[in-house]
Formats: sequence, C-alpha cells, structure tokens
Amino acid sequence: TLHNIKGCSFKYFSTEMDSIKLGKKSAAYIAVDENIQDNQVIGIGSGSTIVYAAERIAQKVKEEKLKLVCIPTSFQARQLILDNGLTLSDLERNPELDVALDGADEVDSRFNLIKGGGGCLTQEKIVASCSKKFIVIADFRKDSQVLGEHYTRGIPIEVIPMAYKPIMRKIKTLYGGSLELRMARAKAGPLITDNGNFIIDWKFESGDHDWKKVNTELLMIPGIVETGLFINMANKAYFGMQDGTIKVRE
Ligand code: ABF
Repeated sequence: TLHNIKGCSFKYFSTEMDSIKLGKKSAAYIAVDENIQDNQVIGIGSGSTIVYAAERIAQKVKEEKLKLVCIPTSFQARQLILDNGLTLSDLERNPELDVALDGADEVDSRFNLIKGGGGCLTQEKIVASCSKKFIVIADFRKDSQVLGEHYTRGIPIEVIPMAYKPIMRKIKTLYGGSLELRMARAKAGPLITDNGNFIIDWKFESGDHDWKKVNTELLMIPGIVETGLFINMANKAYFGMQDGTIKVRE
C-alpha cells in the first residue's frame, strides 16, 4: 500500500537518508499517524526504529495538543520519552495501555516475532502484553516467511546469570542448534540487561518449528526469565520499504 504521511511528503525525507533509515522512518511515522490518538496510554519500545516513532509522537503532541502518557520498555525508551518531552509513566500508574509500538528483529508469515536483538525483550513483552493493541514497526529487512530467513543471530533468551550454562546445555539437548552468551560491546564481560540478567542467543536449526510449543517449553526451564519469541501478540505490522512506501500486515 502506498501511503502519504500527513504534512510530510516523501521528498521530505532527505535523499541522503539511506534506504533502511527511510524504511524505518516511514513505518514509524505512518504507524503513529494511524494509531495514536488523544488521551491514550502508549507503550514505547526499544531499538532504532522506535526513535522515529517517539519523534513523530512528540510532533503530534505539540501540533495537535494531544494528552498522552508513555510507558517505557527499557532504559533507552525511558530516555527517549524524556528527551522528546513526553509524559513518562509506568505500569503501576497505568497498568493498561491503549497501544504499544515496538520494533522487531523478524516477523514471519504467521506473525511470530523474534525480538530482543537489542537486549530489551522482557520489559518489551510485559508492556506489549498489557496493551489492547501491539503494533510492530520495522524496515523491509524484517519481513520474512519463516523465522531465521533474514535474522541470523537466533532467538535471544534472557536468563538468571548463575543458570546460563545449564540452560544452554538443556536447550542444545532439546532442540540442537548452537548457543552463545551475549557479550557486552567491548567484550569485557557478558551483556547485562536492564533487569540485571544475561542474554543467550540461540541459533536454532532451520526447519519447521512449532514456535508456540517451543516458547512454552523454554519458559518451563528454571532460570529462563523470558524469550524473544513473541507469539500471537502483534495486531499489525508496518514494514517501511526502500522507497518510503509501506507494506502493512494484520
Ligand atoms: C527492539 O529493538 C527489539 O526487541 C528488537 O530487537 C530491536 C529492533 O531494533 P531496530 O528497530 O533497531 O531494528 O524493539
């Protein structure tokens, strides 16, 4: 579908902007324009695409004088809300959300998602689960037939630190593939999540997986806090294409 962004023709996107950035920005702007209304409680996801959504929400708040309350899914999202002058809240004050917007690492044809490439999967899943609508915004590279087609880092799994080794062994025995403890950027040690935990990246073997079953089984392993498999959660996905057009799936 070809959409036009209100007040913002495609020429508005500077020609220097590369196609991935253009895809991210278009998906975020259109998703905000179509889903954000006055007096809503909104979930703000994490990653690089959501940065454009926060920017667009801030523009709308200013121009249309909207009253919105935002719930973050990570430290980064909290900063984004504050930096854009949006109203910060939490799940204690607002346990029910109208819309949650977030990026994804991959979306398959059945609407199963891999999330957590940025390490924020647990709070992202909690916030999405508290929302009436969960909207995914992503560039064209995230649109796949099957999981693993484009995103090759596997499924992120957040674990309690002292349990990471036995968890890796158990997953390997159950399903095969390979598992890696995610390291911090400088490789000085393991990456620590916003919840003080580790992330394991599970490169699963390709093939026909029943992801709902796999997710349920993984969550039964003691020490696994949450998985980056989001099953039956998303209501709609906006994929921004190289030319600024949008592909919508729902
Ligand atoms: C978070 O950010 C994730 O769960 C996902 O890993 C990632 C998507 O990032 P980007 O928008 O940078 O592609 O939402």
